[in-house]
This record gives sequence, C-alpha cells and structure tokens, in this order.
Amino acid sequence: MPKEMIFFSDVEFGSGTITDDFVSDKLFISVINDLAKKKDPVDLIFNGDTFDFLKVPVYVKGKEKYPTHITDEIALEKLDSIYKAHKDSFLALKAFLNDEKNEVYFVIGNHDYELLFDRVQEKLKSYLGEKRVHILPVYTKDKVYAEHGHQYHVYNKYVYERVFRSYKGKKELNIPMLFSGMLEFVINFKIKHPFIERIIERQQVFSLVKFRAKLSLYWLFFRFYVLNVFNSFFQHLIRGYGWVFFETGYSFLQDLIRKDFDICDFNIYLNALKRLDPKYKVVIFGHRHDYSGIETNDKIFIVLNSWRDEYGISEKHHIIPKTKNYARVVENNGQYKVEIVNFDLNDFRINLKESIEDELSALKKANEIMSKKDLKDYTQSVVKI
Ligand SMILES: [Mn+2]
Repeated sequence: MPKEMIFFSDVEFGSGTITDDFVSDKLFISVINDLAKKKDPVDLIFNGDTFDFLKVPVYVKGKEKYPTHITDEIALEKLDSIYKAHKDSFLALKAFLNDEKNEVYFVIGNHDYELLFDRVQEKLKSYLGEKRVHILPVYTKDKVYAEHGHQYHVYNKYVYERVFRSYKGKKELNIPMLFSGMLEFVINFKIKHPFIERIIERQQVFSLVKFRAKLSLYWLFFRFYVLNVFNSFFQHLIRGYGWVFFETGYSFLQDLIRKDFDICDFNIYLNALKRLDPKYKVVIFGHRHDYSGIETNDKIFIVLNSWRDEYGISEKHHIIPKTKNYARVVENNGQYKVEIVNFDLNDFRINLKESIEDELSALKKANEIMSKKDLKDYTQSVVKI
C-alpha cells in the first residue's frame, strides 16, 4: 500500500493572547478532516514550531510572565493554555488518530523545546488519545528526511546531549545560549507590535512606523545584540559550556562583520544539505516561513511556509495573507512523488497605513476575518515538484 507523508510546518498554536498568531483553526480542522478520510496510511508530520511555547505567557499573581528558567511545571501550564485556546484543532487531530493506520509526528522546533520534557510529551499524548503520537528532533523514513531547521543557527540551536540543566535545585530547559535574549527580544517586540510583526516586508514596515517606534525598536535591538549577548556569554561560562561559548561567539562575530542578522539564512540550509547522508532524496525543512521547492544535489529540497498568520504587502499597499501550504510525499515501490498543496485567500484586504497606526484594531480585524474562513473560502492549488 502506498504510504503518504503529509508535512506541515510552523503552525505556532498559541494561547489565545495577543501574541497568538495562529487563528486559522477552521481551515486547519477542515484540512485535517480531509486527510482523515484518506484510504492509504498517512504519516502526519508537524515539522517544528507546532506549539508557540515561546510566546505563551504563564501567570504569576495574575500577571503575564515569560520566564527564562523553564521547568516542566511551567511548560505544562503553557501546554494547558494552548490546549484550551485551540481545543477543536486538538480534537481534529485526535479524530485523525482514531484510524489505526494513521500516525502523528511532532518534530521539535525552537518555539517548542518544551516538548523535550517527559511530562509535556505525556500530556500532549493524552490530549490526542495516547496512541501513535511521536515526538522527535528529526523525522526520517527510508529516503525522506525532515527537520525544523533551527539547529543550523547558534541563536536557536540546542545541545542534544544536554537539553536540561539544573538551577536552584530544579531541572529546567537548557535553553540555547542566546535564547534568553531571544525570549526577551521577541516577546518585547511582539507585545509592542503584535500586528506588524506578522508582516514579512520588514523594511517597508519599518520605513512607515513613527520616529518614536523606530527608537524603541533600536533600543530593543541594542538590548538583544549587546546586553543579552554579554549576559548569555557570562551565564554559559559560569555553567561550564566553554565550547558553546566559542562556537556562539564566533558565529556572533561573523554576523557582526557581515552585518547579516538573518537567523535562518537559506544558504545555511544549502550547506547543511551537502553534509546530509546522501541516501536521503526528499528533504523538508521549515523555520524560515518562506516557501522554496528546488532540486539540488540529487535531492528534492523543500522549505515550507508557516500556518501561523503572516502577511505580505500588495502593490496597492494592502495587507494580504501569505499562502499556507503543506507537502505531500507519496512513496510507491521506492519512487517518490512530491506535491505542494497551497491555500490562498483572495478577498482579504486591510489597509497598511491604518494598521500601522492602530495595530490593536488591525489585529482584531484580521483575527476575526481569518478565524471565520473555512476551506471553501480558499483557493487550493497543487504544485508538483
Ligand atoms: Mn522556527
């Protein structure tokens, strides 16, 4: 029987706060329900950042906090909030798994390191009916290889051999060296600019924001790249990760010299591909949220778009939703057929300038529209690779 593999990436289920960028539950559920109807066995692979733990707050005395010391208790609280906010999507996955020929894989990304905790894995499995749920750093099957992609950049990379550390007698995630800065940087930016952060034409947006907003952005960048970097270096030195220190330091200096702060540069992926076992013929990454499908080095190489909401800017200065997609790989007698299934929304228009002036209204409006759209509202197209 041919085996189907379906790959999604960067769904980023949040907890329904203003930092939650996944609002397309309706579309997601319809797509999962369709996949559940297939006659052949299906491996459904979520290729990292399925859960946006990074932007999910925990509550301390009623206040939203984003702690950098992440214990399994904190991780469980976050997972619970995510489940409550996206229960119907979880139930769709559970229904998909009711069929014994189906399996679900969660590849670990840089927004969901929390999946490394045993108790978090158990809890997630319990939400989905216990059976045929797999949580892994990398998915491989015969000639197919999938990983999230964050491991190729030190800001996000975690050390497989030491994913936990001890702090004040408690086991916590050994977050990547610069990740505490990352946490603070991303979160502060996201809370201040919950809507424009979703717009991918960053420079165009930056040129339109007010002077005060520009200053506050520079301040954030400064804090991330200078203060947090030094703090992180120091923290890791006293914890004895000397080699991580040098690797990160070297990479950071390279970034500074090249003035290139693209944390998931495409060329890094192409280099990684060269080092990959030549037996793999279909390779799938995510993390960049920017689709590409090419044939290179005797491999089909795919980078998927995100399922969290993101927007581009049209020629008429309207905000338009980015394509959501998944990859479908079918193996039949050693041959692989690869297709990309795209979902496009055409009747969504939000004015760019207005939304920069009033982000909260724009966010509310966009969320309202997107959360109501069902599969029938999207143009579906299939691209063979
Ligand atoms: Mn990522």
